[in-house]
Amino acid sequence: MQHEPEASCEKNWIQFEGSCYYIHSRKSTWMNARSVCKTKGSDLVVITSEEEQHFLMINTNGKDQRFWIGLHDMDDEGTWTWVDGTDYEKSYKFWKKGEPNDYDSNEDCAHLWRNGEWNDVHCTYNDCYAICEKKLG
Ligand SMILES: [Ca+2]
Ligand SMILES: [Ca+2]
Ligand SMILES: [Ca+2]
Repeated sequence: MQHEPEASCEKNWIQFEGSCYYIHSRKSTWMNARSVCKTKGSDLVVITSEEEQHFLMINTNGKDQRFWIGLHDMDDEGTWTWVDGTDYEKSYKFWKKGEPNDYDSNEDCAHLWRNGEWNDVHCTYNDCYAICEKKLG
């Protein structure tokens, strides 16, 4: 049976190209942020292009906060992994200069800084909002 692709995003989700995005309104750890996305049938955002990065920067701009993204190296230090299996080595990157630095050997989860650049921080850092992404269709 043919499944009809969804044409647009649900309420409170923002559409960009082939995906819907949701910015959660409560801060949490990386794991909890990911759980929030999962309960909504999505996962933490995977950024694969400059366009997507700019879209996120526009939508988080002015909030003066930090946002979790679906990128971590918790399984193998220095081996960054996107939650959807996107090839990190070949994919788009937007790390802040000098990051990821694995500061105090314990920074394994990535987030967007206030200006949108990426940084690695403790996964248990309880002070970032989740950005969830769900593909349309
Ligand atoms: Ca994406
Ligand atoms: Ca690390
Ligand atoms: Ca860092």
